[in-house]
Amino acid sequence: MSSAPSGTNNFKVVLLGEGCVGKTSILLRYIEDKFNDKHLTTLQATFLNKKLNINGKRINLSIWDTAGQEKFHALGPIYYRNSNGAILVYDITDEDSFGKVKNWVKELKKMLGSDIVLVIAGNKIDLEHERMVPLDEAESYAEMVGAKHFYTSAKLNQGVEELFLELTREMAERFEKNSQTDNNKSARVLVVDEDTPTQSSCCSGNRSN
Ligand code: G3D
Ligand code: MG
Repeated sequence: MSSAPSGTNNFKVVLLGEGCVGKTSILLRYIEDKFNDKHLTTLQATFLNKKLNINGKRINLSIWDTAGQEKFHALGPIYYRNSNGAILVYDITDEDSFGKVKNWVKELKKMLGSDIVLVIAGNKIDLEHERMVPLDEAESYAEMVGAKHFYTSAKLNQGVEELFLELTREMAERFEKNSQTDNNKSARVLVVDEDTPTQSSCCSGNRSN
């Protein structure tokens, strides 16, 4: 038997994007494999959980969806703070919604730096014939800002699983890296502590002259 996994990692993920791009639909497709389910589309904000296993590591995703506040431009830092990942959704038939993704990228990078993993989802690819956001523009923008780009259709169940899987992989990888750096940092702190002479330091002396 392989060794037991060492605990579960919890990651917070937020869905962001203009109203009606399909955020709730993507989430419900992922969690319940449903589309346009009446009781589900009226779901109010908070989060849904999804457990998955990556390389033997147990991971719990808390995926936050809005209650439609984005329609009133009322989504603030309180919604996305402490997020490990963000899914920035636009509708490929709606150019403005892609502009909104760019605004979110700017805001998240400003507020959270590189602590957050970003993925961009061009949703509604079942409406390819109505596409308004050029493929190469979206993809090169994503590359420029260091985000993976996915095409999804919550309606036809395309790309949704892959999107969450890749995001989770990247969050897990970043988490591992960060905890290694943290270990190195605390090791360094320890050495410094041991080497530091017990009392005297330049600050404890009298510097009144
Ligand atoms: P939001 O949570 O971003 O506001 P919703 O978006 O998930 O509520 O979806 C908004 C509308 O887009 C819904 O239509 C939904 O059915 C539709 N939609 C979501 N994803 C897709 C998709 O992949 N393809 C297509 N063709 N439509 C999609 P209604 O008519 O219920 O407003
Ligand atoms: Mg919604």
